Amino acid sequence: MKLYYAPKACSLADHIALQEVGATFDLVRVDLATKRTASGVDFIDINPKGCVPVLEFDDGELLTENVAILDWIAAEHPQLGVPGERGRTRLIEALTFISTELHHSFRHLLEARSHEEADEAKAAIRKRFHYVSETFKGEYLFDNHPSVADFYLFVMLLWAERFAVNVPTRLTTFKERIKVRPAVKIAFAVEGI
Ligand SMILES: N[C@@H](CCC(=O)N[C@@H](CS)C(=O)NCC(=O)O)C(=O)O
Repeated sequence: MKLYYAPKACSLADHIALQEVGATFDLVRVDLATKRTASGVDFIDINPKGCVPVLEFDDGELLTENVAILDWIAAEHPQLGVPGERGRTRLIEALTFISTELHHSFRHLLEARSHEEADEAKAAIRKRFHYVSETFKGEYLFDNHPSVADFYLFVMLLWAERFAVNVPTRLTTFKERIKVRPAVKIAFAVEGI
């Protein structure tokens, strides 16, 4: 199995999840500006969407989209999923919110053409982080065990730190809690973060 990633990108969530479960996988670094892999392969030939993450299975099949990849990892490794009758549905609910509402809002911030637009984008991001912080069921999103959604949220919080977006204290505490996990330390070291 191979994970195509870019340092500090949203693919970090998948990277951490795979490290957490002790999966056997190779990492392929992608330069998102040139759309080339570290060995010079045209990344567009691998993923015409031009985005990481991409998971390549040993039979060559490719899986794209963070929500799908994280859901697949949780299905394979239930310790990173959400238990209960509607656990998987709740997990997809959280992953979708993080992807379409939080992750997407950062794009508005990156593409802002004025201070006003940047401030508006930051306010929209803060609102969404506030909502997420109210939904915590324990130390993590669902209980006292992290799920793949917690790792995706963690990456969004690293971005918030990078772009000076204030977040509720509960989320800062959560971020620091995740940061010290051995899997996170390995992923950071490998990605050079
Ligand atoms: N819809 C994709 C979007 C992933 C995405 O935005 N990836 C970013 C890195 S965080 C990327 O590769 N951007 C490069 C580009 O859009 O050219 C998903 O959810 O997996």
